[in-house]
Amino acid sequence: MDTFDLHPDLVPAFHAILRKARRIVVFTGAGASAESGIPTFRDAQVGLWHRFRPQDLATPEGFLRDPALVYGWYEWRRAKVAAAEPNAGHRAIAAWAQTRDVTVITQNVDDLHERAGSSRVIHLHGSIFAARCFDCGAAYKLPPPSVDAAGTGEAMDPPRCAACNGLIRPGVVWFNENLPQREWAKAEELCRTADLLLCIGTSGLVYPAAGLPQVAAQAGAPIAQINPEATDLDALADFNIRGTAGKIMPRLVAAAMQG
Ligand code: BV8
Ligand code: ZN
Repeated sequence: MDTFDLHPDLVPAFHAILRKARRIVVFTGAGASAESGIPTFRDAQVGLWHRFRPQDLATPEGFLRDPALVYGWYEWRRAKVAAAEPNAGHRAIAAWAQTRDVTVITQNVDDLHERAGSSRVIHLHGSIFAARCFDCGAAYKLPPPSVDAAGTGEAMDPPRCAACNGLIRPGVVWFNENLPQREWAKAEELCRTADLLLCIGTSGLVYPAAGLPQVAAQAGAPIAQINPEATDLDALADFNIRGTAGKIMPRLVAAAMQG
C-alpha cells in the first residue's frame, strides 16, 4: 500500500477516501504546471521581468503604466505555454476523470489541463490564449506566439482594437479585478458538494480562490494537498503529501482506481 510518506495512522483512511470518492474536485495552482517548464509566481522572475513582482505586472494599473512591458510579459508566457507539454500530473488527473466524476478548478491561465485531456476545467483567472480590448471589451484573436519561448522575452507594444483603437489586453483576471461570476459560482457549488478536494501546487495566498478549500472543509469534505513545500493550506488539509504533481498524481490515481 502506497504510504505517500504520510503518517502511518493516516494511510488507511487516505486510501479508503480515495477508493470511495465519487465527486472529486482538483484545485490547481502554478505548481501543477511547473514540471512542464512553466515558471510559478513564486519562482524568481527572469530577464526583463526580474525587477518586477507579478503582483505589480498582473494589474490594470501596471498595464496602463507600461503596456509594452506587461503585454510583452504575457506574450513571453504565452509562447512558453504553447511550447510546453502537459506533465504526468495533468495526464493522471485527466485519466482519473475517465472513470470518476472529477472537475478541475484551476487558477492557472495555461491550457495544459485541457491538452492533457481534461474536459471539465473551470478557469477562475481566465486564459492567456484569450485577449480583448481594454476599453470596449471586444474580443481579439491572438496570432500564434512570435516570441522565442527559450529566451527571456522583451517589451512588446500591444495591438490596437479595430473597433475603438483601445489597447488589447490579455484575457486573464488581474489583481483587483473581479473573478468571472459564472465560474466562481460553479467553483463554490462544486466545493460545497465535493466528497474529496485535492489541492495541487498552490501557495494558497491569493483570494478569493484560496478560500475554496475552506468552503469544502466547512461542507465536510476531506482535503488533501500535494506540494513539495508547506503552504497556508497545510493547517486546513487532512492529508499533506510532500511531493510534486508529476510524481505523486500517477500514484494517487493508481491507488484510487484500486477501489
Ligand atoms: C478580487 C492570473 C474582488 C493573472 C492571478 C482577501 C484577503 C487578502 C487579499 C484579497 C482578498 N480579496 C481580494 C484580495 C486582493 C487580491 C489578493 O488576493 N491579493 C493577494 C496577493 C493577497 N485578490 C484579487 O485581487 C482577486 N480579485 O478579489 O476581486 C476585488 C475587486 C476590486 C478590488 C478589490 C477586490 C483577483 C486575484 C487574481 C489575480 N490573478 N493570475 C496571471 O496569471 O498573470 S493570481 C496568480 O497568483 C495565480 O493565478 C494564483 O491564483 C496566484 C498564486 O499563484 P499559485 O498558483 O498559488 O502559484 P505560486 O507561484 O504562488 O505557488 C506555487 C506553488 O506550487 C508553491 O506552493 C510551490 O511550492 C508549489 N510547487 C512548485 N513546484 C511544484 C509545486 N507543487 C506541485 N508540484 C510541483 N512540481
Ligand atoms: Zn475596443
